[in-house]
Amino acid sequence: MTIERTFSIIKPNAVAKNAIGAIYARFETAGLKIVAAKMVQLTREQAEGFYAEHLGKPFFDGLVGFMTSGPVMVQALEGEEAVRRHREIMGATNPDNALAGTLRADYADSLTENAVHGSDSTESAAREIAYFFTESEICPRTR
Ligand code: IDP
Repeated sequence: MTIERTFSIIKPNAVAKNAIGAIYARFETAGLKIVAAKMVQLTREQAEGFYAEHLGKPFFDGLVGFMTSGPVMVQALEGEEAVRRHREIMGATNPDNALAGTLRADYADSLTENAVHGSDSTESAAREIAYFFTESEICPRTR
């Protein structure tokens, strides 16, 4: 059994739809446990830093504008194969390709406004969790 952590963002459009609870229910039903969570209004600097790997891409400014357009919920999730499992629940980046029943199929409005973020590897997860949470803000659930 591989217990991992992953990092999740409920993006501004999904928060605006009042879907935080519905999305948390999907995580919990899938066996992912919330070990840290908070609501944040991202600054431009925070959003640019988080998405630094996309700097220079044509969608970068639009993405940063969207991510700072309203509050987001950020959380660390813990569970067996959490990275893969969470990405399965989210669905494809482009909601046109997201399978029925995934979060992006249900809550995305466009490729940019695709409702949720999830780490793509355990390495990204560790970096992204540390970007938003101190160690003392994380409450392990596996023991
Ligand atoms: P991911 O969120 O599924 O890991 P990434 O490729 O890391 O996908 O892209 C980060 C975010 O940037 C996406 O979730 C989406 O909001 C936005 N994005 C990615 N590609 C495009 C694009 O081609 N046009 C507009 N927005 C994009």
